[in-house]
Amino acid sequence: MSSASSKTWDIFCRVVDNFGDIGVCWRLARQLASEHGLAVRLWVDVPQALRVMRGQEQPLGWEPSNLKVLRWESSEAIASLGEVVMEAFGGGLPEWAVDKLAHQNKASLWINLEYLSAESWVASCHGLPSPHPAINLKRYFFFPGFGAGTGGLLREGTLAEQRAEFADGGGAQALWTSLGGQDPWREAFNISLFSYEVRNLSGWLDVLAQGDRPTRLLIPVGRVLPQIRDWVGAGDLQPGDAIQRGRLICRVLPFLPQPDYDRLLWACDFNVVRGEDSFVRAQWALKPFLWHIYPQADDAHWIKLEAFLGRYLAGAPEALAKAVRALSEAWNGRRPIGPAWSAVQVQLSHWSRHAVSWGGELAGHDDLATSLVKFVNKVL
Ligand code: TRH
Repeated sequence: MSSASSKTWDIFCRVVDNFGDIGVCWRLARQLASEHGLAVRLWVDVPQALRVMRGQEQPLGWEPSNLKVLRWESSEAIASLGEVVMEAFGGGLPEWAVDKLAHQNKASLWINLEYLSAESWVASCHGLPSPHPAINLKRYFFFPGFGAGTGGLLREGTLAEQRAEFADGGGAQALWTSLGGQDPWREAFNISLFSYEVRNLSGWLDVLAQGDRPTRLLIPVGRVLPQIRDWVGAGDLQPGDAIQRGRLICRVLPFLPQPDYDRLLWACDFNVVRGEDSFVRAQWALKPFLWHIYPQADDAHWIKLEAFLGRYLAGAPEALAKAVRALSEAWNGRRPIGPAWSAVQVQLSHWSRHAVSWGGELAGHDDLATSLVKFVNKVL
């Protein structure tokens, strides 16, 4: 942790949909408080969205005393906003906060934290000023990203250490036990599944069920579960349920606290993730993964997916790159998943090695919280 500071940062998060906005803000707020010694106030319009994600007090989920979660509407009177005011993902600031910024004596720095994208324009827009039309204060765009010239990715200082301890200390076995519901298989290929609704999912499930190795699919409750239910032909599926079809067991998990979800990603052989935060966590898990990108009405997500694949696969052997690209496009709806999944199997050991080297490459850059603190120190 850097030395304690009396600086206060106010982070404003509107929960647009799903869990990504609050997931990112919560992780960032925790890290700024615990690793950078800042007093952090996280203002949220739907605080219930945080309830499950917070979990128990555990190393990765540790909640420092200098972090407060407050309601967006603020019944709470605060004298002034902090040195830094952060607007997350273009969600705006509540009126009372804009009003305070306009009238308080102390100048605050306003940061617009943007969504993650691997597109090359990000580096040219990162850190640009964004003057406010009415208030005289410093306002800047801040872009997370994958490489030099961007704000980097969220990554806790102890993440690598925790992940190694988990692997060395039999963490996976302990996790399976804590999640309960033993099944007859000791050895299986474990896949976690956190996805939006998937076109052609049943074709993939058929391939897994008919496969030559046992596969365990671990599914935290969420949007994809009704498709699983329809495929297994169950009336209803609840956390704890495990249904076997052929060589596939579908095990339903509760929506896990964020630190436990990380452990699930570490424990699995393959992860399907989505949106923004789980997408980043899968990369820190150093395992092969598939990204279900958040679909956008104007199809802009295809450009974003392509930009990411371009970076991710740049250093990969050609056959691996081709197979991963085909599978990623299939998962996102362009073609049937089953054949692309079968084709990637011979590449799995290469993919596992690639996932480790990609994670190492990413870890060579400053993490998002550190980049933010450096940026603020430079600008203030
Ligand atoms: O939920 P997401 O799809 O979130 C978003 C939002 O929709 C957002 O509006 C959109 O713009 C963005 O995607 C691109 O996926 P994401 O980002 O992975 O967020 C999920 C969060 O939930 C993440 O912090 C991990 C956490 N999580 C748990 O804590 N426990 C769980 O069991 C699971 C499955 C996830």
